[in-house]
Amino acid sequence: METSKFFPSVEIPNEGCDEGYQKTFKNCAELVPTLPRSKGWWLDELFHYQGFWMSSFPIRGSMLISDHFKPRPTDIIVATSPKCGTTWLRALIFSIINRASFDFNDHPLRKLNPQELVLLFEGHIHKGGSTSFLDELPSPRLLSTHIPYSLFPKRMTDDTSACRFVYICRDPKDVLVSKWHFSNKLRPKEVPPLSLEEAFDLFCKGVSHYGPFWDHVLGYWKASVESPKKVLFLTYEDVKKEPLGCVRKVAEFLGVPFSPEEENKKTVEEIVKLCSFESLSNLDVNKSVAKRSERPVSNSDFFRKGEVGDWVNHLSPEMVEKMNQITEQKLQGIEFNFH
Ligand code: PAP
Repeated sequence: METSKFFPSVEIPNEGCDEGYQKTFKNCAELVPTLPRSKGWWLDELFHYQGFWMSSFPIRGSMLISDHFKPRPTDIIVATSPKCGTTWLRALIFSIINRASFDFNDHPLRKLNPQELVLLFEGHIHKGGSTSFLDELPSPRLLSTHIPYSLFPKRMTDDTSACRFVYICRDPKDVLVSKWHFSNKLRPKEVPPLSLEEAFDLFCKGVSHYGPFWDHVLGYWKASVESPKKVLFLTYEDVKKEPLGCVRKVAEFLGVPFSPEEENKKTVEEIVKLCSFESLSNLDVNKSVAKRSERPVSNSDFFRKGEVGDWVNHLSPEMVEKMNQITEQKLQGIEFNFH
């Protein structure tokens, strides 16, 4: 199987892995070449796995989670379709649950990018070749994911398990624009940039990482309606409009509401301020353009404009009409909008 030189292949060495992991790696390496495939957005390929387009790396991550992950009732999973605001939500939730441990002037977010502080679940489950890396994390474990809800094992999504998900979604027109910019940063210099038209077609066909976007949203939306204590559903637009209210809502959902003393001390305001686009994007750590070997992007790539409605500067009226039609048709009957 052809593999990208920028992303790890599914065929990683088994050395040092426990037996269970080796079995999953083998199953994954056998399965992936049999799946329908499509050209990806950079040099990767996307495979159609359980109704979603994913590259081989998260497919393997998802299989490892299904086969081996041991959830704890205190686990918090920050879930998003890519480019919906996970960097922001990771920062907010990390600050909410650790608010008693850190001074806002000397906060871990001032030294580490949110993507380093809150690790991508499917990207780290393979670390060390067994679950020991995740088993050793202290509770509450805060992990981030792009994996669709339906791909998680029942022991995580069953109502009886107290493991909780906080999901954030965003206007797909802004997601497309954000993803298009990001993809062109990932594409090596020698490869021509992906045109917006090409990106638009792929996105509308559902061929985007963890896509179709709308199916991803629907999975978490339905779960949030059926199990409101298990899944909290937010939109990027709402968090922009009412950041204080959203932070209070998340804290309540996670069972750590703000006390009257904290309200007096303006802790909610401090969190919102620290995690704002202006604040995070201006920190030295997030201005860094250095790429790390295991991630072909730099910290600064996660901060572009951070606005609602930047699509007006990129999409033609025909594109807007088509995208709105798809969204209306696919998300009809659900009670949220992107304004
Ligand atoms: P990921 O899917 O690669 O993890 P994610 O953080 O979900 O990325 O999305 C990046 C988007 O969130 C960028 O949007 P834009 O391209 O439209 O600008 C980025 O600018 C935006 N973003 C990052 N941090 C913040 C923040 N603190 N507040 C608001 N938006 C943010």
